[in-house]
Amino acid sequence: MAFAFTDQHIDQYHTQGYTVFRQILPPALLGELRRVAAQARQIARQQRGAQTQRLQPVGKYPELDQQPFRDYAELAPLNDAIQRTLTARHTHGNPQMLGILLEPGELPWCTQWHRDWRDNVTGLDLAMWDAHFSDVDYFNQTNCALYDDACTWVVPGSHLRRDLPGEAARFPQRPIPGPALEGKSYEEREQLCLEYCRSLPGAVRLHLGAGDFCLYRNTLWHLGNYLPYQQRATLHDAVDTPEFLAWRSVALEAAQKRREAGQGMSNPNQAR
Ligand SMILES: O=C(O)CCC(=O)C(=O)O
Ligand SMILES: [Fe+2]
Repeated sequence: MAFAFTDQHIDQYHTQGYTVFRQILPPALLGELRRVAAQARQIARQQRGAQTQRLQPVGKYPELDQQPFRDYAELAPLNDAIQRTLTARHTHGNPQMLGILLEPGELPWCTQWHRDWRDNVTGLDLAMWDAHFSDVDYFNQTNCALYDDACTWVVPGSHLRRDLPGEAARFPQRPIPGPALEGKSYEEREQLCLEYCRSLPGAVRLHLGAGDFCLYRNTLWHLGNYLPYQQRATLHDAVDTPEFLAWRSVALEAAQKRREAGQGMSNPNQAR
């Protein structure tokens, strides 16, 4: 059935921190995007090895046919749904940001549990992150699955609040550690990752079908859990406003300076 936008999407975005526009990609565009995603996987693995997580941004690779990405960026029902959930000022599909998330070629692995920026940008001044934590103009991210995708886990509603006591108890240290996978077999890694995903209270797995588009707040607790036997090509992007774009360049530059000055994370042990 063709995708239809409802008020539920707005409600889910605000209350859960994410919403899914089911089957919003038309089949012809899905086919074109799969074709370029296969090329992207080859390039990514040639450049960064079989375990690489992504190719990003797609605009950096002129050898990739950019037309499907332009068609994706301009897809009218998708822009309409994004703008009805957020505002008419929000845009997506900038080729200098848009990436593709890929399955690993050899071994299972997962990212750490994290809130983006707080936990995965070393040296960020966390006051900058805190200031816009609940602001819809900032921290919007998207995953659009070209194949069935059950990699992303989230703690629904965690975008509304700082860490709960159980979350702080689960991860008292900064930086947050991932599971210990060194020297483990394929199956051990798979089991350890799954256990790790389930270990944060309230964690649920997000299931996207081919052509489903998830809009989420990256201030949510979330992670990616990856298996070589589950093919993945998921478009990964920010939803931008001029303010968020400007914030990112200031934040990244400031973080770089702090790292160079050896200041590292601004609150290495304090959970927020
Ligand atoms: O793979 C995913 O869906 C999530 C990836 C992620 O959260 C990240 O790389 O920051
Ligand atoms: Fe993330």
